[in-house]
Amino acid sequence: MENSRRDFIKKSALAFGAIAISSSIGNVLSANESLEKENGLADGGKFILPALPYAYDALEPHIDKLTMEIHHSKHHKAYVDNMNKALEALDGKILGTSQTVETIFDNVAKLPMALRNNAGGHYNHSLFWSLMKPNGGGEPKGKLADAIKTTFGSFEEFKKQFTDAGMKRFGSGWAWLVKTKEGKLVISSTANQDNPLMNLESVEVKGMPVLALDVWEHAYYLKNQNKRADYITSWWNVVNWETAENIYTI
Ligand code: MN3
Repeated sequence: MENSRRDFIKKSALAFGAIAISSSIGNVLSANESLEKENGLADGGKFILPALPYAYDALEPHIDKLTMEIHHSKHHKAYVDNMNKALEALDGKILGTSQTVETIFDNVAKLPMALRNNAGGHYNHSLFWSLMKPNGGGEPKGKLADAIKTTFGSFEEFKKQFTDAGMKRFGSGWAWLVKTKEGKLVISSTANQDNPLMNLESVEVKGMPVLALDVWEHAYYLKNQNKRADYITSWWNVVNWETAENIYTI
């Protein structure tokens, strides 16, 4: 597997850990990595639903409690459960005992669609929760802020282009700010639960996701109905720029 992608995923796991040591969200990927190191996942290792690093109502009034509760405890949980089922059904084929997120994403083109969708859903949501917080929003500081200004001209221009990527994604999917292996920042979007770490031709921009926005209707329908633009406007108020900075600089 390409070294840079492996590094990206490891760094991402570290970034989760760095910002949420007291909650299990930081342990999703790293726990499985250490399991792999010790004895692989062949002996009963399962992926787990991470706890949110804040209460379901903590992002009110921008993102409502019921949406957060259903999104985390139903949608994300279903991705985890179905990922585990898909791995069980695969029965060691292709992946052997190396059943980590990184090996799944690396081999994803050869794997069943159920595994691609649900492993993507699990990773994407784990990252998404860590990229939000109460009293978030505003503008990033530090190296990420500098890189955004250098790349896009201004934070406002970046915000406009990222919002556009979320708005223009037809149907369900994600908008991303990606750090490529050359260290460049690029805005992109993917369909369904694909992400920039997946080794797929259809993923146009590959690299480390620094910022992630879920634009599936289940992320906003209860509060905003069909108005994706209102949801994205609200979401900017809860962005956890510290996590984004951690991922960018690690
Ligand atoms: Mn979602």
